[in-house]
Amino acid sequence: MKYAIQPDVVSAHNDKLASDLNRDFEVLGEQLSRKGVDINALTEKAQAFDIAVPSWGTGTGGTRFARFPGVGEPRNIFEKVEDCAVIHQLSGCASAISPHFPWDVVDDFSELKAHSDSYGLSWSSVNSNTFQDQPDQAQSYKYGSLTHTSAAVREQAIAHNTQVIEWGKKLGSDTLTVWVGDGSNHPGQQHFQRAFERYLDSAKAIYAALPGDWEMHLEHKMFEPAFYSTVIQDWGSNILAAMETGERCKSLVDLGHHAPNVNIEMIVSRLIQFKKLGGFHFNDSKYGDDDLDSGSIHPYQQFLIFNELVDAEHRKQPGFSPAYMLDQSHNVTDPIESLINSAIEVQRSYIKALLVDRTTLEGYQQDNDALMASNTLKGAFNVDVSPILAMARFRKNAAINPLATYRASQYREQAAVARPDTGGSRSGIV
Ligand code: LRH
Ligand code: MN
Repeated sequence: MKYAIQPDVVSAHNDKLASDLNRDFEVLGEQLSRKGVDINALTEKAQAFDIAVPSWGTGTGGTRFARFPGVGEPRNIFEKVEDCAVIHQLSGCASAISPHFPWDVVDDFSELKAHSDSYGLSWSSVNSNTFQDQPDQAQSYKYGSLTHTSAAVREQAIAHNTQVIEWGKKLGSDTLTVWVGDGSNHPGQQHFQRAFERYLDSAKAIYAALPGDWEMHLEHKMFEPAFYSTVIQDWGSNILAAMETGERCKSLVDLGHHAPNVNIEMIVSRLIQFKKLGGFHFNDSKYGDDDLDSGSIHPYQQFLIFNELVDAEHRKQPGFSPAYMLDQSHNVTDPIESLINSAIEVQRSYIKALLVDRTTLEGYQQDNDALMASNTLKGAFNVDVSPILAMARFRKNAAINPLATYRASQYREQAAVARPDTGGSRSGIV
């Protein structure tokens, strides 16, 4: 297997940190064992946790106002794979990449697959793109794609999605994610029901092309690029479309696609109950679809979402196998550092949620003891599980302190030399 960072750089760093880690791990282990919790069992759960990285998140993001590129930016999907290899090598929990087409299209997919295989990386959900017009495109998506009033535009969008499935097969993916920006900017511009009917017909046509062992995930979003109405605007439209389209069509929850203060953990509970939770795009936000680092603004909300997920796991909820993925835009940080940090912050929410004493919680819920029920959750959230996450990385030969090891590796500085700024396209958002 190839390593993006020399393994001895990682082990040299770990050697300096291992004894402190062992001591911290022992102390936490003793505390948890008093609560009947086996720290090694939790560490195994942390080692098994994995979250996919968006290929488009490895380049510096921007806004409609500006993008300030960093140095050593990846210029194509091959270099994005190398950056993803760094993220997984140091975090130990990000072994899959989610590509976006046509941004990541290549002439030879077997060459790309061999490249990712050489780093021990796999490919998760493939994302289609009918929210931008490509140079050689016959029909424009200005007024929509899967819901456009013109059958020719809808057929073009459907054909693109079936093409993306073919590319995904070459990479060993088994899921198609469909997000469309279709909607309107003016009251009266679009007939809501007819637009939704067109969406359902198009989604069914794509579903008909889906291999039998694949899932199709629909992603809702409140607004942007449409600013009055969006066809798949919320979880309600999403679950209706998923139910209408087919059993293997499920809903994907991008945390930033909801109005501020929406109770996302309850939406997750509903989707789980009706076996329609396909997966997540984890990020964080304060205002709109800010695509900020996961857990950086609302860590308790992210924990409460995992509380619902662990509860379903605990209850062995039928049809429960959500896909975890990050979907972020890194405008002012090194994307590799933010993605490492975010993967670990999502893993942290999962391990904290595993600490919830569910039997005790259910008792308080039964007795309507609101404060003790809330404290049962808060008690788990307040445990610093950092030694467990670091031990999980150490036991997987990842980095005890990933960011310090990354900076010591000089990977970005070396990339700046190896990837002279050609000013070419960066294939990604802005
Ligand atoms: C839409 C979205 C979607 C992707 C895009 C890059 O805002 O979250 O998941 O296709 O970002
Ligand atoms: Mn998303």
